[in-house]
Amino acid sequence: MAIIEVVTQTTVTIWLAWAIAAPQTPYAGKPFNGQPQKIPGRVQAEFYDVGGEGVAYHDSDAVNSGSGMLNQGDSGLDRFRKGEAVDISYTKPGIDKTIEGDDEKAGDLYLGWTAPGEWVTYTIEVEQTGVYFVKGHSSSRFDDAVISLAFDGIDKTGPIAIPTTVHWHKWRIADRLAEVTLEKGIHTMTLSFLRQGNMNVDYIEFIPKEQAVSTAPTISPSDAKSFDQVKRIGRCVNVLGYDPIWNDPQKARFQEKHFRLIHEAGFQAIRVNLHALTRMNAEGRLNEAWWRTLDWIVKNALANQLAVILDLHNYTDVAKNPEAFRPKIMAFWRQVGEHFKDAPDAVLFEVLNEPNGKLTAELWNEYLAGVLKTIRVDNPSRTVIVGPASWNGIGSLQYLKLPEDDRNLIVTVHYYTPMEFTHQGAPWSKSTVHLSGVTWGTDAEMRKSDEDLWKANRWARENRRPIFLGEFGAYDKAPLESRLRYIAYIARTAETLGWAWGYWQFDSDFIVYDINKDQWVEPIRKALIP
Ligand SMILES: [Ca+2]
Ligand SMILES: [Ca+2]
Ligand SMILES: [Ca+2]
Repeated sequence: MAIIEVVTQTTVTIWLAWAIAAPQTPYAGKPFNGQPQKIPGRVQAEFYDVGGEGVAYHDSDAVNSGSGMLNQGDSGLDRFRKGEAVDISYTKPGIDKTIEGDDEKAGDLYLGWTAPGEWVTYTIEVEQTGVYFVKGHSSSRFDDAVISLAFDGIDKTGPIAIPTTVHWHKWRIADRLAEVTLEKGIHTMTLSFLRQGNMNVDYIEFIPKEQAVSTAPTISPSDAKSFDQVKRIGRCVNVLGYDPIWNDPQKARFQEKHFRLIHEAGFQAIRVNLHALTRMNAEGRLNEAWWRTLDWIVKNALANQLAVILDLHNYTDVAKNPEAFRPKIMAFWRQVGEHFKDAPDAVLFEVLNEPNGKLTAELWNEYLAGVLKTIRVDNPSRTVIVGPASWNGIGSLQYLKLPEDDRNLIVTVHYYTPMEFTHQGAPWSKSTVHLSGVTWGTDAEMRKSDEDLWKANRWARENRRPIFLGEFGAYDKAPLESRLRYIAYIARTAETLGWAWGYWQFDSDFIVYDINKDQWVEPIRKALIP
């Protein structure tokens, strides 16, 4: 008591946290099944020591919320350690998936229903002294979960942030959670849940450092630039497609200050929707006023640390008569390519938004090969964005043909599924204009989105291409609460998969910024950038 009386409040807090997290000394727990778990190797979370509350673990309630509660069957998995307070369940077919969308192996026991302040202790046997990389197979609902690992009561890792997987039933292996030096021999290891909880742990794995370093996966140097550029785009917003600025800069809604506001809100890039083809003269030239406006946009974006995607957006015109527009598309990219040939890497080109209609997948492959050749004349190292036919739909990725040796490409997809929700009440959408009050956010709806986005991610992995989700959102007439849920869910899922995203859109409709009131639509901004 004397010690506590003389220390500061902060120290008391730390001391108490340590006291809660540390096992009692001398340790009275025993290894599960009488066998210490071995390092190097996997320490299975469910095989925590025998010894009960306050000795081998601390749990926030006395029941096992998994075995015997959620899982009421008679199998060994359903009843595993059901009399103890630590909460254990197991992976199930059709429910537990990897972050990539593949099925998890079913029947693996894991520790769940975690909460801050809980801890579990394992007796472990380190077979060789050395430095180990710590891996973990886990899921986490949120992005602020924190654990730590102590050995013989001494914290050896400090706080370890667990990467979110967005959902309890989406799992990932995190490769480099921590690095620890361990001495050969029998020890206790205490896994503490410090913040957030809301996670599941299947196992913690220890790999000798020399072995981990020699097998670390790498992105080849030729692929690295396009993946870096996706990180640069990060969180993006579509702008200026429907602004009067293009007819008369005096009537512009979008003002110079908006570049700064977009940057300050946390966006990293803008995607400028250019309806340029219908503004060309008979010779396929764009006039000076148009170039002045575009230069003003690019200059101000870069000055505000925003990457800028120049997106050719005459998709509706091209879809009706691709052959008539083909020379104009080529003329556009010849001029833009020449004009921006010395621009920094933060300027990116997007060949054509949402090819559709008469611009079939086959024809599109032919067009984009031609455009890429044209762009590469003046811009050999410019990152170019290109998406599949059928409205940049995920289902058409399989038909997209890209030059294999051009590794400086980002593939873009758009996502508005389900249309009944995202386009309810939208006047241009015949099949959904009469709908209203359609909500989104059931487990089944989220799982459907997962399936779709994961499908795109599988294609991306197989083809070694990074992904930019260039458009997503829900029309202003959809119920706000569902819109926010949808926007946040799609954005977080995209981020978890390592994609960049671009919200549709800043002004006009689906708005994240209210130009009339000159302020952010705060709930939407916050759903995008929490
Ligand atoms: Ca419990
Ligand atoms: Ca618990
Ligand atoms: Ca396990």
